[in-house]
Amino acid sequence: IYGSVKPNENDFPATFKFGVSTAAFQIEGGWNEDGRGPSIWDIGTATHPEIIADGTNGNIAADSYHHVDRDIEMLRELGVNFYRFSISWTRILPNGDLSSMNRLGIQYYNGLIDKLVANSIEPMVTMYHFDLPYEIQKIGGLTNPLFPQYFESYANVLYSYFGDRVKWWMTFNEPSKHCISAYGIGEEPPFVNATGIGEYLCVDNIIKAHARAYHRYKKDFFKQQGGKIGISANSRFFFSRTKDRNMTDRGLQYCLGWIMHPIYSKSGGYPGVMIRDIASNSQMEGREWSRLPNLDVSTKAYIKGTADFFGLNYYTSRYVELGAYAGTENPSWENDARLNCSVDPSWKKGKSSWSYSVPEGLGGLLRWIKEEYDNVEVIVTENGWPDDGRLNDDGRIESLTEHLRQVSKAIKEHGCNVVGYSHWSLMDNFEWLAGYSERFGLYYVNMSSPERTRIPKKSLGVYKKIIESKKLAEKLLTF
Ligand code: PNW
Repeated sequence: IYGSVKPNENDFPATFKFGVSTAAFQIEGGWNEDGRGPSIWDIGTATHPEIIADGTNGNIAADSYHHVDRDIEMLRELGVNFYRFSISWTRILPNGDLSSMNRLGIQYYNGLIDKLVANSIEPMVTMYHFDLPYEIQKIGGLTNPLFPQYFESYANVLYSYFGDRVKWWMTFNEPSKHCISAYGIGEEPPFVNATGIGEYLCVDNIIKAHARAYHRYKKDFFKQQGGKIGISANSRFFFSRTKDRNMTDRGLQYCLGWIMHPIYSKSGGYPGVMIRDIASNSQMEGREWSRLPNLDVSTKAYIKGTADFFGLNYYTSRYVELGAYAGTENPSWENDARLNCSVDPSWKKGKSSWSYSVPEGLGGLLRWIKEEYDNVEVIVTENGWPDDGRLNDDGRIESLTEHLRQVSKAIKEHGCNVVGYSHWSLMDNFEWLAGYSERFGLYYVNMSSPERTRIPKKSLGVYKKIIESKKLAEKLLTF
């Protein structure tokens, strides 16, 4: 369906960076090897295999722990400028803190980073992608007020060992998704069902941990290492059938602003709409304080401005209208947000229940971020398309091309400061609750072969061409 590449002007600036993303727990395997400690996902999948759609786990996954050379070969084949991967906290600190330090874990990432650098592929590191050390969960995990200290200590180890070569750091991946499913609804490890309270405490600690890691870097490492620190948040875009910009804004503040307003806005702190709603709901529930933690003046100031770039993960969008107040019985982020969401029948449906292809939503988000956060430097740190793992992945090709067309438009027509795009994912991997039943890779991974053989999908060639040419193929009419 996609025709030849246009001969005219490039679609992306010469400095624009293309990459691919993965996460440690989803690809590495080697779960108990060489001194790695357990994370909440190891324990969660071992104790509750029934929550994973196909009953699988991440014990071996794509076995990247043993196939670094093959992964590098794939990155070279694709020709990416950077590789966004995450570090498994418990491979470095098996107990979560400095009481344990695992040389072999450091050696593994040193090997990976060295090989990336040797091949002129910039390492872009996520410090935390859902895999909390189980030892920290035992003391309350992300809701323990000491969590930010634990995280700072871990970040300090990463800067010390890897910061000479790593210049792009993301502290956290998708705090809102993680906190809602892990400490709100409790459908994912560590299964804490505390809706309306747990998710807010979790995010509160994450932004404080992020700020600590940022300040530590500026104080002790920046001068020598000169890297950049950011955080990646996920959001849908929200369309309004009645063109009610307040509803678009409400949706985006509850999703993106919850995490990003305290860090990137001029005023700092949580979005006003959340502070007001949650305080008033909490009062109606008879509580003495708001379920949304209060950030005092000095904490707000400590968190504000603690980022050098803005990481955005985008997958899908919704139409939205104001939902009914659900009453005082079941407080939750969802009932506070009152986002009554729906989809458009014309949107293509992907393999995941939530996935509808809405490339224009990415354009909308990028323009909103530009206005809301003073044209901050943005990297699209994830964007991808789920299917059944077929090699002829036309759905992925269309999704990739149309989302990139939106990125190009945002830059060229709207002056958005987008400097990079990273596709999720380099290869098929452990898709959390969906196990291996939903695939996002540019490479197919045979999860039943002992070698976890990787085979390029059709989309790989398409992305490779885009990276090489910085041009998008024109869409051909399919009549
Ligand atoms: C991301 N949504 O989560 C995660 O960062 C990855 O680990 C995961 O494998 C990937 O997407 C695919 O699910 C999502 O708004 C966050 O619909 C938000 C959405 C979807 C996925």
